Amino acid sequence: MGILNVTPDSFSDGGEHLRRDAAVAHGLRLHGEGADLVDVGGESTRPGAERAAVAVELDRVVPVVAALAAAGARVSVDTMRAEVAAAAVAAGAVLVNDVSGGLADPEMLATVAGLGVGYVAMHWRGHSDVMARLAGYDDVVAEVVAELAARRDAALAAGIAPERLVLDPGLGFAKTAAHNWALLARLEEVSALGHPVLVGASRKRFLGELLATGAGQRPPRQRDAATAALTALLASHRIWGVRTHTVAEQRDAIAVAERLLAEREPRRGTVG
Ligand code: PMM
Repeated sequence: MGILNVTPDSFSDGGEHLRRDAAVAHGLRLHGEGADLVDVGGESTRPGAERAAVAVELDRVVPVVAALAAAGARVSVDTMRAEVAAAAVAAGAVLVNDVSGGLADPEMLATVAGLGVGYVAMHWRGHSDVMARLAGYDDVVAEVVAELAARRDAALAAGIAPERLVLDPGLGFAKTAAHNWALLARLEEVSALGHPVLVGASRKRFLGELLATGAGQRPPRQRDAATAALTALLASHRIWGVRTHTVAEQRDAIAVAERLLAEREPRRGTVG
């Protein structure tokens, strides 16, 4: 899943693709590099970010989704709003990626069920302006799994088909670096919920902290090798998807993992 943030303030690529033609060009590049989905978002979820107005989000997202879908890309929409999800699906999106797992908008789950598209429910505890305060856990993995199970149950109760539901542990959302590493180490407990798993680790701060030097955190654009290393490890555990800024590199990492899997287990299927 290639990331296309049509926002002024996302942590890694904010401001770069705010112009519509630049956004579409970047989305087509991600598609050309082999993204199975191009994930179009019009609202930053960076820690501390303020919400975009719905009209602004619609204006950023819908024309870009329409142009990419018309050009043959499979598009997902990264939104917490049912209204934006519905407009993006009308414009050609095939999956709704909701970082709030249906918690931010009471209409979201029923809307997605009615649209009949795929749905990513991410683990989330609150909006970006408050999420740092919500990062308290006794056992982060057990609590994230329990809270994701509740979102799964709500999504299924609203009528979303089980085969269309994907779960995501939400790295960095009300989570410290230590929480992220614990979740990555015990990801099979998320998989045990019975749905495909998506992970968004690309260029995130916990990688910058891992690679920090005396000069401070490694900057976002110098976290791509670490991102690819994680992608290979996740692919070798047969994860469903990774959400990434750099599609070509992640495809290479996945190819390496798949080749090793095929060598070890020739009669089993491939990743994904
Ligand atoms: N992370 C961000 C935005 N959307 N969606 C899912 N499903 N999972 C994530 O981890 C996730 C997401 C924040 O990163 P960005 O600013 O690079 O888009």
